[in-house]
Amino acid sequence: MISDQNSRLERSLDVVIVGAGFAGLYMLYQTRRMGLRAQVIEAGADVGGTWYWNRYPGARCDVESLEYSYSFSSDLQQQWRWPDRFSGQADILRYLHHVADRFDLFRSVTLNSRIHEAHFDDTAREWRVVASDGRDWRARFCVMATGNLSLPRVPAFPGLDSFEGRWFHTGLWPKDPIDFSGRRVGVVGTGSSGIQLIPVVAKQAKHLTVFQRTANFSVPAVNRPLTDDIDQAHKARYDVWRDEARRTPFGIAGHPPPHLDALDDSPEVRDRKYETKWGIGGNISFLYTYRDLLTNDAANETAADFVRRKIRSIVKDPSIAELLAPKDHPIGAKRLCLDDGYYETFNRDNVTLVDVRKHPIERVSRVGVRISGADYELDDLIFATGFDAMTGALLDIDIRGARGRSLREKWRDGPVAYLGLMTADFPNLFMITGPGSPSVKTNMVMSIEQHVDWIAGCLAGMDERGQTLISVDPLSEAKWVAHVDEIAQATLYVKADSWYLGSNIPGKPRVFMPYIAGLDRYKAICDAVVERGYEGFIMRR
Ligand code: NA7
Repeated sequence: MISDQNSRLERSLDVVIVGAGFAGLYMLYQTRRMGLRAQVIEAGADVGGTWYWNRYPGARCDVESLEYSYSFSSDLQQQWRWPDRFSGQADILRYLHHVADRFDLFRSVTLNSRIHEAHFDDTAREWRVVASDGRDWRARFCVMATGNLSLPRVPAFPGLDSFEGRWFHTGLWPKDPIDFSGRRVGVVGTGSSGIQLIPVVAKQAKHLTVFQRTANFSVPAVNRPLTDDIDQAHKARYDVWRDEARRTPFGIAGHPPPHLDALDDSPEVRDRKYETKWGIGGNISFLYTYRDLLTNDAANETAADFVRRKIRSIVKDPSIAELLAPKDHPIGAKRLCLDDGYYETFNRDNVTLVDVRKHPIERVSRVGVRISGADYELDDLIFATGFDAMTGALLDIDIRGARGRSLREKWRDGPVAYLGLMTADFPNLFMITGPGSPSVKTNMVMSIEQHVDWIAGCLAGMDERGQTLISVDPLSEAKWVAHVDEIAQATLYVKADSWYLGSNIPGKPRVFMPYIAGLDRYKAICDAVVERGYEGFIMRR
């Protein structure tokens, strides 16, 4: 009886945090520092979030590691040594482990517990979150640190159950290494994950068949080991770099904003500039060649055309090159992928590209993938088919706010949130990098730190003023949602069927979810909201 009471007490918290990735771990660090009782509940068997689940061959971050890392601790950023310019999944996971160890976070993380219900109790004025195994926690505040790309999606192909080979999803990759030697492997999906995985698996497999529905733009990562010189030079001025990063739209330093429009230059000069960027590597760098690449069709076409010509020069078979050359969306309007030998992979004898736009996959059969009545025989089938992005992980939980209002109902026509931080009628519920915030259009770690710091400041201020309840004014929320949309509509982003718009999920409302005016502008807005006494929020004792 006593122990039961004790465990109930332990589970009665100031803050319950759902998710132990970059966001959840830093939220825990901050709340702990403030003397709050906080607990992180994590579905996985370890911390790491995205970097725990996405362990597919070739998984790598497309933001440089010296940037894609926490800035909150000077000692941490000085002492940690990244191996590569763009580090791989295993190294990022090792880093998050180190952080959790170094700041003694593990003792407040409950693993192997997937939250499936979060209900606000109007009388007790607290959140009750319940895991699928029935365990529950109560807290004054609930913070969803559930990630933007964390609900993997396998297309509903009939017959998958009958497949006699092994099948995988990139976002749910097994912990033990998978050996593809001597096997006939199929990959469905040529987004960022597919483009990273395909060159690696092609080197191992007996044969690789790539099922492509939409060709995607990719530029070279130009990844390389991080030399001591670069590491030390960066660390000597780390604070300056971080300050600069905070003043950029992407939260990434070292890319001076372009001052010219694409058509200001002659075709020859333009090509020279694109060629330089192609050689440097990286997607921000490439898209920052001109200032109007994502707002002007003609400008965009110059960059798209450059990449298509590159593809034609790399891929030897002209018909395969044509299939790989994207023509149906502006470059950068979907996430511009980074690769290490992606297009070159299609010159290999053991790789076949199949156009499933022209001849869609009918079903998965016992022996492989069936198209136009014929089977592509496979031993292994890999789905690199993406995620129910930005809202998927939140709506996967039955979230109910004041008076039992359901988030799934509220967001039926698309996500509605104020600053991507809170949503009206769901008091004391915060989202880290929620829809309507810059999130996936920035260096995620920097956006996460900005959100966590904002939330921590908000909680500290409420405590000082003796306030216990924070909610959102629906009018401010509606204005913010309209503003997010207005910004997106003025760009080319809305011209591509992307997961930013939810178009990859059948039936998902078409709403542009990230706020793309830039992290610098967004942070200034969030700070101004605080200065004006939490404008748009309602706080009560
Ligand atoms: P993405 O970018 O959503 O890519 C998914 C890919 O899977 C894309 O090529 C899709 O083609 C393809 N797909 C999805 N469903 C099907 C079906 N039914 N048939 C054929 N092909 C299909 O996911 P990723 O995991 O690559 O990347 C997500 C983000 O993670 C990435 O942007 C980085 O930020 C990290 P489509 O384009 O829909 O025709």
